[in-house]
Amino acid sequence: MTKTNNGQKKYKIPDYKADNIHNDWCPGCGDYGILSGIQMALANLGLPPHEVAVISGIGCSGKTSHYINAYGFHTLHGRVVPNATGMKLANHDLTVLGVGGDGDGYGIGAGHFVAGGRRNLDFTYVIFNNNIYALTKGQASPTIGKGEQTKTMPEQSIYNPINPVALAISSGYTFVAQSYALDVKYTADIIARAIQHPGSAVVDVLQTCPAFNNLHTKTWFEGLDREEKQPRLYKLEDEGYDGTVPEPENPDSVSKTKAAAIEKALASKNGRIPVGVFYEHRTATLEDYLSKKIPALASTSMVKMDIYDRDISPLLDELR
Ligand SMILES: Cc1ncc(C[n+]2csc(CCOP(=O)(O)OP(=O)(O)O)c2C)c(N)n1
Ligand code: SF4
Repeated sequence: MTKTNNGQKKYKIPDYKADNIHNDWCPGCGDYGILSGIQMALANLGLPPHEVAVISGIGCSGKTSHYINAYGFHTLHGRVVPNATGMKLANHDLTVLGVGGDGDGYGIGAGHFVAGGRRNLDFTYVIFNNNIYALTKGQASPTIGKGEQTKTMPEQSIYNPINPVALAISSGYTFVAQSYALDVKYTADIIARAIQHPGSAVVDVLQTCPAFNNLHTKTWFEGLDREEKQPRLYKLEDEGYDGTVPEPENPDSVSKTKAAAIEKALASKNGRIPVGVFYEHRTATLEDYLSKKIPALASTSMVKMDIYDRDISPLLDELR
């Protein structure tokens, strides 16, 4: 199975743009940057649009599957992971991308999010993290900080926030990264790395929502409100951090790298936020395990198998 096109045909960003679909995102929304980042990543990897499937949840971010020229499925609120799992298991020749909001993934879909990490299925989940439920007019989402209050919240949040990177790593995702929607090229590079990673990958993309989130604005991310006027975001690689598990088959090496990555995600560095790849572990995928149980899967996707050509008489005999 390969996730890249080996340079057969050159695809360009417009090849991944859906024709004649009206985009109703607000002007200046961070969603545009993430959409462009996904399309740029697909073009850079040269993946044929008919070999890509995009599954989206409910929310402003959920509309993304409509705007990408690929197979698309707009599912129920919080159900990105089970749908992506079913799609990938049925046709492992597809590159499967899940997309959805932080409310969708870490709120209503939190149980599925955790279960998705345990499996190490080969798919990529891009989460649009704007700290609010945007489509329903800006209620607090699970990633908003305790004590924070946007203009659409009646009071300050009284809950501790979920840390997406720490949650993803502890759930078992084997590639975990964070990016920023308005840095499109960086987001595209991280998404391309996530797609190329053989296993479950999460990219949490910090996103502006100019309509409802008046706290985490472009100015805020650029740090223009800070005395030192320095960007709030810094890149992990600029500090020499490398989250790759050095000995992938050694459990100690895995847990030490995990602990270091979680520490990076939780550390408060003068209010600054790290972006980049926190954790990468190359290990057997769910598909590898399943191919051992059902050897035909190693060469043939389930959708290409003739499910009616099975002799179930031994099973029936047992039940008689
Ligand atoms: C089962 C269910 N509960 C609630 C809703 C209402 N609803 C629609 S979108 C949404 C929030 C979306 O927020 P998020 O996932 O963060 O995406 P965003 O709009 O911010 O991109 C909610 C609660 C729904 N559609 N279905
Ligand atoms: S409400 Fe926010 S997230 Fe939704 S389209 Fe408008 S700016 Fe974007």
